[in-house]
Amino acid sequence: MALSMSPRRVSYVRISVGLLAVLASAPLAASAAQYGGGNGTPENPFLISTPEEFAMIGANPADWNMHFKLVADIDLSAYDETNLHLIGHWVMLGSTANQPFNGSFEGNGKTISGFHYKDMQSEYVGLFQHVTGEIRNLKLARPAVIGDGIGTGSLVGYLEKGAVSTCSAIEANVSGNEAVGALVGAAGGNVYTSWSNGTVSGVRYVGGLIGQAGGGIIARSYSKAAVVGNESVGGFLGGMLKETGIVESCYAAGPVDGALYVGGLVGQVVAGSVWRSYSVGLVTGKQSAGGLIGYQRALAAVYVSFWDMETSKQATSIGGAGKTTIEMKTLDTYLSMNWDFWATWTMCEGVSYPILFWQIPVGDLRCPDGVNFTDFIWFAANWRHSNCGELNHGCEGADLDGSGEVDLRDLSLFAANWMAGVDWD
Ligand SMILES: [Ca+2]
Ligand SMILES: [Ca+2]
Repeated sequence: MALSMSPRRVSYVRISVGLLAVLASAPLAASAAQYGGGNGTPENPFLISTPEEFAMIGANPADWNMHFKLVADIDLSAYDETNLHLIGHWVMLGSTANQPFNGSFEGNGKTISGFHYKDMQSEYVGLFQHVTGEIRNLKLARPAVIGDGIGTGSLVGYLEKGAVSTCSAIEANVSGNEAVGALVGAAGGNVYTSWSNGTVSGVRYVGGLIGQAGGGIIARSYSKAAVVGNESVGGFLGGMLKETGIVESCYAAGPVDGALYVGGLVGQVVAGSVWRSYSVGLVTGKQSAGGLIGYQRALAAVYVSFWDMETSKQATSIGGAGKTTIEMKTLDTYLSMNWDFWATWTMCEGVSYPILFWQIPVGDLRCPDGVNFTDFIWFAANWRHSNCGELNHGCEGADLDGSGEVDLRDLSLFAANWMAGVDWD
């Protein structure tokens, strides 16, 4: 296991016999599983519309290089560790029984609720145990996962490589030992435009979104989870271990509590770099606690990043620049350091901290603070305008579908998002 520095290796062998039996009983060639349609190619993915169809993925390792698309919200509460096989398989480093999920899972914006799972013996626990492929556009609602080995997360235990993008763990409750995160336990691959809230607890490398990161890119993501751990505990990420690792344009807003190396954003940056990120959560720690970063070593660097000295109750951080709450809600704090407020960030100046551009609902033309009457006034002022383009910012944003004019199609988009709000909690 590339990321691990842990001595806890002894327990992995115990479970391997049962899991090998699972693998041996699985089909070896073409899929025998009955999904809801498709043939598993990227163009024609297997369609998943029920919990039973979803459970077939884990039960059919021969399909783990295939492509899947979720076409309905599903509820997994009838399943747990006694009747659900995690997708992808990991026994221990070097084991020939290791078999990652190397295909793709397109969540299609749908939600999987009710995933709950307890495994106190395996290394890596998550809905997907071991991944080298891609998981996209998937929401997990109220996942509850308990592990005790290395790598516990609701969506992925071990993202060896590949990517997780536009995924969320909402009201997650994840606890584990080492490398524990609300969404991903240990990430060697990339994680983009993803978020979490809920609670995360563990011993070492415990983070609000990801427990432990390797050499991948973690970008445009955030966590509001409350995080509790012992060593290397961060509101967003517990620890980053490799020099090529990057955290870019991320933030954390949840409270963080630990003993050693405790940071509002990252607990410990062993190696790698953090760029244009911030944190505002309360940080409590006994030793090497910092507003943004708990501890950073020689191969680590932190650039143009900030923390709120008031809400964190931390006056210092080994990386980043401390700001007052008012400064943290001032656009110029970020513009003066070349943060991108065209495509990456946006903010309701004086009212709130920056948020990521992708968090804004369609039709939130002003502030951003949700789609309300202020936005309607701007929309109405541009009603029936044409020649919408770059020069007038798409008729002040009212040309919601980018067609060049503000018409009924835009109004229906606006109406569909009426009162859609940014989640400030
Ligand atoms: Ca608004
Ligand atoms: Ca239009």
